[in-house]
This record gives sequence, C-alpha cells and structure tokens, in this order.
Amino acid sequence: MDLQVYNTLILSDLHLGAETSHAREATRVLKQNRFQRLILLGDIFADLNFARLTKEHWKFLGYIRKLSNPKRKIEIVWVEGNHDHGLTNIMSHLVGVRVYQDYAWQYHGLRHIAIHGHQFDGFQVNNLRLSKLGTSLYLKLQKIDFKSKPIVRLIDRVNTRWLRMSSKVSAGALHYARQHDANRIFCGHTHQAIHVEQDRIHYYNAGGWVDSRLTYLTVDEQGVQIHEYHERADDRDSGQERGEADSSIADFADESGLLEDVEYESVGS
Ligand SMILES: [Mn+2]
Repeated sequence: MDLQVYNTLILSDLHLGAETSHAREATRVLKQNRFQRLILLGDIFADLNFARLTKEHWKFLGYIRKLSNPKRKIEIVWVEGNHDHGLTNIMSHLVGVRVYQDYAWQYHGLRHIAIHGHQFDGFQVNNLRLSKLGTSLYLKLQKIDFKSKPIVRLIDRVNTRWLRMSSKVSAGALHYARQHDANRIFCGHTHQAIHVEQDRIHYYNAGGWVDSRLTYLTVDEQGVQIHEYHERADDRDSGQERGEADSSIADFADESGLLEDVEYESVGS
C-alpha cells in the first residue's frame, strides 16, 4: 500500500450532472491517495440542475463531505469555476467546504496559487450567455443520443478545442502568477493537463474528468506531478453494486457518514 502523503491533491472539471462525468473514477482517486489538502479546482458541477446528478455523482459529493470531517485534518478547498458559479454557496453548506475565487498557500518556501482559469479566457467571460446556451444545448443532445454518442463525442472534441485555448489560459495564468509573486500557479478549465515553465514560474493544468484522459495533480517534496488515472484490477467492485432501489440521497448520506451512528472511519488506516 502506498503510504505517501501528498501535501496537496488537485482535481478540476468533473462536471457532475453531465453524462460524461467520471465521478466514480474521481472518487476512487480520492480513496486511493492520502493528502493533507484537497483542491477542487472548479467546474465540479456542469450546471445548476441537481436532478441530473446520478448516484455516482452523489457518492462523490458524499465522500467530499466525509473527508471534510475535522477529525481527518484534511483541508478541503473549493475554487469556483465558470460552470459551478452560483452553486458553490449551497454546496459549501451541503458538503461542508469553503469556497474561494482563488486560493494561495505556501509550501517549501514557494508561493502557490490555484485559480480555475476562465478568468484568463476572454471568450468565456465576454460571452457568458452564449456559453450557457451552449451548455444547455449540449446537455439536451446528450439525452437524445445516449447510445452511441456520436454527436456528443463530436461536440466534446470541438468543445474541448474551442474551450481549450490552452495557450491563452497558460499565458494569462503565468502573467497572474508574476503579478502575485507566485512560483507555481494551478488552473483547470481547458480540460488539458499540461505543464509550462516560463522565467522560473511554473503553470500546471489539472485537466479534467469528462474526456478520455482522466488526470489530477499532486504537490509534494519531489515537486508537482501530473497523474493519469488508470483503472486497477481491484477497482472493479461489481460485488458491491447496489440495487436500483437505492436512492441517490441515501448514497450521499451513506458516503458522507450521515448514516453512521457516532464513529467515523479511523483516519490513520
Ligand atoms: Mn471551466
């Protein structure tokens, strides 16, 4: 068993509520790693419609709530993205975590900043209404052809390229880091995990959990690493699949420990 404890684990762009969200895999990453700080770096939700959240999506939220138990001594940070803007206030109460526009911390003598990244994507900011229209159209199309998903796949590809503007976000982020005396800056938003160094300032993007490549970042004494999630043999826990009758809310309560009497899982094991 890997006993390494990361200073920070960062994931972004889970897009809960979208059919393409890999919430189950993201929950596994949280369960398989140990960390002192977790940063949910924006766009954890796809939109404001809670009815679209599936059982696996609620389980992810339930596990976040469980991790936020003070006994675990894990700092959980939710940085708002453009998709989960306006939602985070409710979620901070439901899931029990603090919400930030951007978050800074000091580690190993280096200043770190985490910010979603849409702030550096001029198009998103100036065309918020158009972007929202795009999101609802996308969600409707997902419903129509959920068997083979050719349309959704195509849109994903176009969308990713369209939203990517990877160079724009990285340039904006590096500039922001320089302005705020940061050595390292972390973003999401583009759905493309990447590392760029410029004049000794490092920019990292956490990627996302809606495309084929599922990625997250870790910070420890060795530095910053981009990880790609791959399913392990012991991840296929089909024996634990529950009956259809189980409600999503019950899963949330279960994962978050609300159904447990007094005891929480021992933190150290
Ligand atoms: Mn975004």
